Amino acid sequence: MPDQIIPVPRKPSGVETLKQGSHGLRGRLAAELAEGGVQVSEDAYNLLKFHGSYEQFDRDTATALKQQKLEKDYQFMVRVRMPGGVLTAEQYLGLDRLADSHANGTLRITTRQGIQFHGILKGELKPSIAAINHTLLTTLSACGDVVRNLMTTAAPRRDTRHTRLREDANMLSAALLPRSRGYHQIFLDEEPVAGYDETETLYGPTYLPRKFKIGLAVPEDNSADVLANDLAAIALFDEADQLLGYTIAVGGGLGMTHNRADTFPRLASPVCFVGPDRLLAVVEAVIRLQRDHGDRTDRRRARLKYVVEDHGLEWVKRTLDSYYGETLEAPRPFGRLHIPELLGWHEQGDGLWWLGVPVPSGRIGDTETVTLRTALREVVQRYRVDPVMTAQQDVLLSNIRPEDRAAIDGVLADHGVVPASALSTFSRFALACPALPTCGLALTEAERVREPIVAALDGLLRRHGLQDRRISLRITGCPNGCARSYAGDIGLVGRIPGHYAIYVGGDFDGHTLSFRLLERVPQAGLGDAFAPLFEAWATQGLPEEGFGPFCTRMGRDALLALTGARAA
Ligand code: SRM
Ligand code: SF4
Repeated sequence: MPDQIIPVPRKPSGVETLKQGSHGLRGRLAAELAEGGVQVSEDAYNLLKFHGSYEQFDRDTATALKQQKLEKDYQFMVRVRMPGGVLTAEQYLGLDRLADSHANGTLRITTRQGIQFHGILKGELKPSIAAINHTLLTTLSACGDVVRNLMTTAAPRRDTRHTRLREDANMLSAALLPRSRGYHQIFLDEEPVAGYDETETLYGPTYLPRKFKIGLAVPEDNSADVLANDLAAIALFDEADQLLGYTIAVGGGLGMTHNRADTFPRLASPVCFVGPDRLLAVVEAVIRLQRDHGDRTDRRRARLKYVVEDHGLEWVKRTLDSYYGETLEAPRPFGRLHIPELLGWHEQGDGLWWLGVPVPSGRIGDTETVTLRTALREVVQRYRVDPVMTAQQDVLLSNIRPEDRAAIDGVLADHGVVPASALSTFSRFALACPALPTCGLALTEAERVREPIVAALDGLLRRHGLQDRRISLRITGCPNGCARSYAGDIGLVGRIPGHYAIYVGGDFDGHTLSFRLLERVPQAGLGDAFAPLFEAWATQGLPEEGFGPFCTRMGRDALLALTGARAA
């Protein structure tokens, strides 16, 4: 069926009214959390997001419970805001404890370098968020219509470039938090401070029209996949490693709604360049522009990318100049972005090492065969290493002394943790979103089918001698694109239970969007769909040509002819 445009309502969405009247995002949250029960009201549900939590229910048990006329198994997801994915050993151990005391026994590394807890009961929500704060971390603004967790290169390299990026990510993260003390009063029992001015000078009383995402990179390390963000800042350094400034790109975002052709994924477009000390000023100018021009009537079309598409980049540039207060310099070219290998052993540059440990779908837990969570806890506890979460959902154990390397390898091996060197290249770069059973928007599985899908496609790659080629796979349970399914070589996007749309044509390093090749392919049919494509890549691909770029060069019709399907 062709995509159709559903007319959009023109009055502000209900969430806008809620934010406006929420008294700094407080609403009745404190009272509702103190009441018994397992659920919160719709208003509280929407306000909770700003504080880093989503109400969910266990979708595996929902039908059976309904048949028995029982309540759904309501539970909360809590997301930690941690710029650049950086934790100290102490913080990691604190979060690890929380996984047992308050959540479902797992920590989930997110595609934005955060950590999520699932399965928290209503009565445990406040104590969980307080416990996270006791580790000197926060969940404030991890979700909601504000600036989300700041992403940057995860590599703990102790050089000028990486240090500067980390510092700037931290600076932006702190500066862009809401000013309201509602969070602290609701979850941390903070008393109101006389004279404290809560005016949201940046966000205004209704905050932003929608979530706002920021990523920082250097061209040689785009592991944060920055062009998928509302705002990407690409740092340019001179040969002496002096920061020249940042090229700013705006309007990235991947979510789309099926059957709405006016929603689509988009990569950020370069719009200007600013000197090293003007980063915050330009970021605030972009935020103000989106605050005032983003669509507040239709939440499905409220991201900055639609402002950029609807008004054009020239208009955005002119308008940004006026928010910034002077004419901004044209963006400086940044050349090719590159996503480096972060897994395995690497020297940090200060005599210490980091070890990149693969974490399938970012799920740190213990199973009968692999006790990954226990292994990481032991290593962090015993060797005081500081973990960094990556946008690939893996963990980098940093600050390891050379003499501890062998012992750490031993601990991980004892717990059945497969080292990166024993994994296939394909598996190393495969992402999957949580989807079922926790995500309320999932149309089908993602995390729980990552392994069989990777195994099936890996087998095909081997058959054609392609097993050492870098190729990215991103699986999501719905079109929202949480595992950046439209920006890698292959995207599998859940359409209906057990079926995926196949996207190809993006590239490994995050420069190009993919296009939809096939619609509603059953999971069991993915092998048949990819077999002719991989064969063609092996025989007709140019030297060093990635799978995505190969698909783009071939074009959709030629690829469809290979798969035996007709162009829709
Ligand atoms: Fe996401 C909504 C999980 C990164 C686009 N995302 C959700 C929710 C909260 C579902 C909901 O609204 O009820 C998911 C919770 C599932 C669960 O059970 O935990 C969810 N998103 C995730 C995470 C955990 C996926 C993962 O595999 O790690 C990521 C958390 C990141 C973090 O730490 O902040 C996550 N989400 C992303 C990304 C990738 C990125 O930012 O690099 C995207 C695509 C980029 C973008 O924003 O466009 C993304 N999530 C969405 C969207 C579509 C937004 C849109 O404007 O179209 C939704 C739906 C929405 O907001 O209405 C969504
Ligand atoms: Fe849920 Fe869809 Fe995001 Fe997956 S992509 S976590 S199914 S919203």
